[in-house]
Amino acid sequence: MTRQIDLFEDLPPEVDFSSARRIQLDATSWIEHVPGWLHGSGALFDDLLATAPWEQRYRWMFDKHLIEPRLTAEYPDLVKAPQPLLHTVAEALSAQYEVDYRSLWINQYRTHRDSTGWHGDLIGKVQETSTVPVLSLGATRRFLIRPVEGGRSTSLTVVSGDLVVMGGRSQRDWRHCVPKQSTPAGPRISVNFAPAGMSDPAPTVKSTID
Ligand SMILES: O=C(O)CCC(=O)C(=O)O
Repeated sequence: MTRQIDLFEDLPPEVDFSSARRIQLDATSWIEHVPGWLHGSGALFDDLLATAPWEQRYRWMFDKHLIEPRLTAEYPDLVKAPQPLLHTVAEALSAQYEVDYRSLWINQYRTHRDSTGWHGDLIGKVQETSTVPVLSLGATRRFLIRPVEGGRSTSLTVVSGDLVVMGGRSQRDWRHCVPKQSTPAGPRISVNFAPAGMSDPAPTVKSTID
């Protein structure tokens, strides 16, 4: 249940939930889009692009060793992330969604050819319900979510500073992705917040590399 923000609450000035639009995906799953959630996202983007501990990761899929079509950096202990703004926004998210966000992983989509395939996050394997916030920085991309059994997807166009939050049973009953696209795009970074021990740089439920 989302806590109502009232005027007397002490939210940091950098974030603004007032534009939040929640889409009920089904009876037990939802996704929320908060356009323009973070003010000053450009400076955080530049900082992360230059300083995050980026890695190229690989995975075995069937019998093939595949290069992930993106770079990843991880702060399993959020306290160690050098950007004070990340600590501030994690606290704001914890206050809003009543989840103690203590770790994060970050994706870098270098161009429009980078992507994340359909998957559910690790937390969906551990918890029936979860609330997973994802902050977008840099280039505008599409974020899709569809039922686990396939079917029509819901598409969000996410711009730098936007927040997308997946809630309820959405990590169990739904799959999400950031597809490749033909329209050229520069780098985008997504910052994914998780409770302690749930940092999930690798989609583990199902992964498709397009
Ligand atoms: O980049 C995004 O917006 C989503 C990232 C994601 O789904 C993931 O890393 O598990």
